[in-house]
Parts: sequence; structure tokens; C-alpha cells
Amino acid sequence: MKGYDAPVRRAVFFSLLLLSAPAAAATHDVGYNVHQSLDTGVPVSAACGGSIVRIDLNWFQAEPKEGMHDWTLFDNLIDGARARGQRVLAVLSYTPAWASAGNKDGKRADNDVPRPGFYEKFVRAAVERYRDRVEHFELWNEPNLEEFFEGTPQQYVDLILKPGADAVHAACPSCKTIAPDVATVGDQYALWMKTTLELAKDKIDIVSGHVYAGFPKYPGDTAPNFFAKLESHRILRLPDGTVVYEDPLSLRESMIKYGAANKPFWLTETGEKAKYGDAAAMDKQAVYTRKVLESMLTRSWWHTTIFYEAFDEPVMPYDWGFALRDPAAPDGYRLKPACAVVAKAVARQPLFGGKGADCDDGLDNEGDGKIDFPADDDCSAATTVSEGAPPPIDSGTVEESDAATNPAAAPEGDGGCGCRAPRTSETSWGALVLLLGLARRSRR
Ligand SMILES: [Ca+2]
Ligand SMILES: [Ca+2]
Ligand SMILES: [Ca+2]
Ligand SMILES: [Ca+2]
Repeated sequence: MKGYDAPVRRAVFFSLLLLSAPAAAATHDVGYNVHQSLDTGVPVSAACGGSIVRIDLNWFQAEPKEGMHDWTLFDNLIDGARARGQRVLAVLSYTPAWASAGNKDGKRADNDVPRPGFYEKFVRAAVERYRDRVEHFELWNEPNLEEFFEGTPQQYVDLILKPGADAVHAACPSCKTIAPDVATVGDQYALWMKTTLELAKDKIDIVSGHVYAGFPKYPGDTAPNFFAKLESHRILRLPDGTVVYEDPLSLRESMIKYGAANKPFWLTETGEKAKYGDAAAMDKQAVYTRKVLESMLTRSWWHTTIFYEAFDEPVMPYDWGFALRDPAAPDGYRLKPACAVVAKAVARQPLFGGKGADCDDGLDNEGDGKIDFPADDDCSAATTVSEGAPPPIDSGTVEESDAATNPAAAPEGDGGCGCRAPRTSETSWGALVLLLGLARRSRR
């Protein structure tokens, strides 16, 4: 997640996979990952409909020597964000070298397992300092990736999650702990969900995870997709019913299976790359963003999305941002089209706290491929409250094998909603060879 290397990791994983603030009545919130950028990240979040910023409150920076805290950076960031109407989600992670129990990979110390007792002291100090300004604390970032945590799920539970959550709640009983913040890549994330929820779900107020995967391109699209990681994992069967491949259990399925179904879920990272100025890529990013928002509308358990990420640095080869920092621009940045998608949804869609109606929120609310008045013929005016009933799910109109090799044959293009999960439990033999190839590539 750290700005200088996370996008590289994203790029690697993708190639492997190939494949105005809301009102209090809002049931869904949106925000942005800003790392530690007060001058660009925070204003971009405010401009792009965000009400909360996810920041890196790095342990190794805040406590460079044991017991010696330096809060200067975080004081400025948190106070600056709040001054712009942004709430703060603080990620408490990354071990200082002095607290390391051993540097397994021989590289950076910040992914090291800490010696027992030190993480909770840091958490306690951080929460005591910020409890009057920050309500949400995330306990580490993507601990299931060795790049960010070298330990086992059990070590995460014993040394980070349990003592960290106890420290948050001791310092601030009304504050919320967010975990386990797994990345849905590789084949171990379901194990991490199982271990953390079985052993420590009582320590977690809000379940979090990250999803980077495209939306289904057509009914029956069986490429690894957003919903397979979020709520409905893929099961590939032979014609006789034999299961030949299964994805790891999705985040939501894990929450249900391991007794955390009633906790809120926050998607604290998701996004799609788009180089500023590449019109096709920026349009694709805007569609991805819209589909995330549309998908939230029908899922009350999925409360908040923190998009990755607020902005790109012009000299860096990372382009996940909703804006490009540009000191020559009037505001210091140039916005990509995805920004307007979120800003409009938040301004107009009541479930995001907006003061408008379904027929003027920029979203395809029910998934018929038509957006707002006058395009959606269920809208008699921009003030019409509903775009109509969802169309029936039709996954049988295109042979999956045809669609897989010839996406042009698919009846649903980017105008489609993508707001409902495809049926993934039944897969035709015709698509199996392709699927197995994709499945192998998605495993690390
Ligand atoms: Ca290390
Ligand atoms: Ca709409
Ligand atoms: Ca519609
Ligand atoms: Ca309609």
C-alpha cells in the first residue's frame, strides 16, 4: 500500500491475473487512499465526493526509536484532513527496525514480525493522541502479503490483531477497529479470513479487505472477477458435476461462514489504472468506478469504499489515481473522469447522502444498461425516484465458449450495470480449458 511500491505490486498482480460531504443519513460512504498527502490527496478526495481519507500512520515513522514518538507529520495530516471536511481512517502498520523479531526476507524491516508487546504500546499511544479526531483504526495493511507482513496468520492474530484491538478499545471505547485488510490475491486470503475471524472476530468492529479485479464483461463471464473475490467464489465443474477448480472463499462468504455476517464491511482498497490523458483508459476507469458504486447500492453489508487512490505523481509510473498532480494547474491537480462519477453519485444518490434521485445520479441503479433521465425509459423526469425493476438475470443467451473467445458476441457491454454477481457455480465444458488456464495464472 505504501505509495512507492504498491503500484508496482499491483502491476505485477494484474499481469499475473491477466486477466459536498454526505449527509448523516447516508448508508454508504466513499473515500480515497491518500497515503500522507495533505496538499494533493486530501483536496482531491474532497473534490471527488470523498468524506473519508485512508492514511498511512506508519509505526516506523511515528516511533523511530523505542518510546520516542514523532507525531508532527500525522498531526498536520489529520488536522488538515479534518479542516477540509474529511474523516480519517488511520492504518497502523509497519514495524520499526528496533522492534523487529527478525528480518526474514533480509530486506526492509517494516514487514518484520514485531517482538511481543511493542505494537500494542504504539497503538495505545497513537489512539490516545488522536482519539478526539480519529474514529477508525485499521490494524495493519494486507498482512497476507509477505511484502507487508512476514508472519503467519496466527502471528498476525497474536501479535497484531488481538493486542492492537485491545489497545484501541482501551484508549478509546467508541473507536472502531478495522481488520484483517487482506489482499484478495494468491490462494491464501481465505485462510487468513478464516484464522482471523475464527480466533479474533470479537476484536474486529469492521471487516475489511481489498479487491482488484474486473467486472464480468458478459453474462456467464468466468474470468476471475470482482464478485468472485467479494462475495461469490468461482467453482468450476465438469459436465458430470465433478469440481475441478475452486477459488478461495470470497470475503463475504468468509464473513458468513465464520460468524461475522452482521459486522459492516469496508472495501479499503479498490481501483483501476488509467494514465492521465489516455481517454480510453480513463473511460474504463470511470466505468469501473461506477460499477463499484452501483454494486454498493444493493449490498447493505458493504458500507464504505476507499478508492485506490487519490492521485498520481507526474514523475512516477503509477496511474491508479483519480487525478494527476500538476503544480501548473489552478488547483495543483488535474482530475480524471472517474472523479466526476463519484462526485455526482455522492451529490445526488440518497444512499450516498446525496440530495437527488436515482434518475439523476449518474448510476445504472437496477442494471438495465441505461443511466438516468432521459436514457432510462423508466425515468419520466430527473426527479423520478426509481429506474425500475432489475431485469431478469439471463446468462444463457451467449455460449460461454463463444463469448470467451469473442467478447463482441456478448450482449452486455460497458453500459451494463455489473451490479449483480454472475452465476459462477455452473460452468460449461466449452469454457473449461480457458478457465483452468486463467485459474492457474491467478494462483501464486
Ligand atoms: Ca523484512
Ligand atoms: Ca441513475
Ligand atoms: Ca437503469
Ligand atoms: Ca430502467
